[in-house]
Formats: sequence, structure tokens, C-alpha cells
Amino acid sequence: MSGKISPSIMCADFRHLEDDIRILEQVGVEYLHFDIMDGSFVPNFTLGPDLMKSIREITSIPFDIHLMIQHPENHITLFDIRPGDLVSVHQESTVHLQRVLQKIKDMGGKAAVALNPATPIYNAEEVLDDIAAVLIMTVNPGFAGQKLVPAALKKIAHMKRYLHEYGYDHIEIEVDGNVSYENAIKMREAGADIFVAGTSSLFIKGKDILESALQLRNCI
Ligand code: S6P
Ligand code: MG
Repeated sequence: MSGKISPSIMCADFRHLEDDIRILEQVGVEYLHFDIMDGSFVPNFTLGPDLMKSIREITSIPFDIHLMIQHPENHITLFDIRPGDLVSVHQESTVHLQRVLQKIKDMGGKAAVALNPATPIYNAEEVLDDIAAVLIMTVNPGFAGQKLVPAALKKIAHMKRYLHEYGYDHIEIEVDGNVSYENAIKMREAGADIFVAGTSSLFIKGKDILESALQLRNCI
């Protein structure tokens, strides 16, 4: 099976977002990736529940909600989670990780654990039964347009082997950060399944989104 594409909405040009979403529907992207930042867990602010509500009205592409917020268990009910949505919580953001993952499932979503570059893969071990995916940050979270953390490719391969050895082959590996065409090929070889597409591949100034999306598809 080929890899899945999750376009990063924070990297889109909001002046023609609806037109771009139509093109993404045509390409058949599997998700739309929403970065939710609180200025505390990460040093930036981005999207929120209201924008997501508006986009729900114009598309049925499932959402891939990436929570980069402290204490996600206190805010999770603000989000309208639908069946088919994937919701990622950072392991580093809460001491109640299992509780919030369970809540996401109770709300109808698929739960995922996100790991910062410096967080060992084993930090997801006790919640493997609760998740549908692990999100491996391939840059430090907070900003688009950063360079791949060099150790990230090894980490993806390590996670892939580890999930296999423990009998969790069904858990998908998502990668987020500097997913360029070149890096996407290497990430795919290392075992990634879901590719967050931002300024490195899909939303490139002056380049046609349709062409970019097809090029990324070929890489994964
Ligand atoms: C970063 C965020 C990401 C970015 C994406 C940008 O904290 O989680 O989802 O939107 O990584 O992509 P690029 O290609 O600019 O790195
Ligand atoms: Mg993200």
C-alpha cells in the first residue's frame, strides 16, 4: 500500500483555501493536518477549533488534528472529533496520556501519540494498545519551514522494527516536518505511512498544488 498524504493547513494560503481544498480532494489526500499550538507547549500560536468548524462545512476529508498544547485533557472537548479523524497528543504534554487517548476514542476518533525528536520511542510503550498511529516529529514542533533533524530517519526505522517485534504492525507511523520529495522517499523506506505535507513539498510559493501533490504521491 502506498503512503498517505496529510496536507498541513497552517502552510496553506488562506486567500484561496477553498479552491486548494478542492484540488486536494481531486488528488484524494487522506487527511487534512491541523496544527494546534498554545504558545506554551510550543513557542507559537496557530489554528483552533473555529477554523476547523468552517472547513468541516466545505469538505468531508478526515481531519488529522495535531495538538501541541499543554494539558490536552483540559481542552479536548473543544474539538469536534468525527469518526475517521486522527488526533495526536504529545507524550511530553501531559501526565495523563492514557486518559486523553481514551477520551479521543470515546469521542469517536482514532488516537495517536506524538513524540518530539528527543523523546525515545519507548515512551509510547504503555499506550500501544490505545493508539492507531504514532507521530514522529522530524523537526522540533512549533514552526513550518525547518530542516530535518538528522537522527529522525533512524528513529522511524527503529520505531518500525519495534512495532513489528511487539506485534503492533497495525499502528501507522506518521512523519511531520520537512517532508520534502527527497526526504519523503527516505522516510518511506524507513517505514513511514502518513506524510504531513507543508512548505517542503505541497505549499511551495509559485508552484501548482496539483503538480506538487502528484509529485509527492510518486515519492511515497
Ligand atoms: C510543526 C508542525 C507541522 C508543520 C509542518 C510544516 O510544528 O507540526 O505540521 O506544519 O511540518 O511542513 P514543512 O514542510 O514546512 O516542514
Ligand atoms: Mg503538525
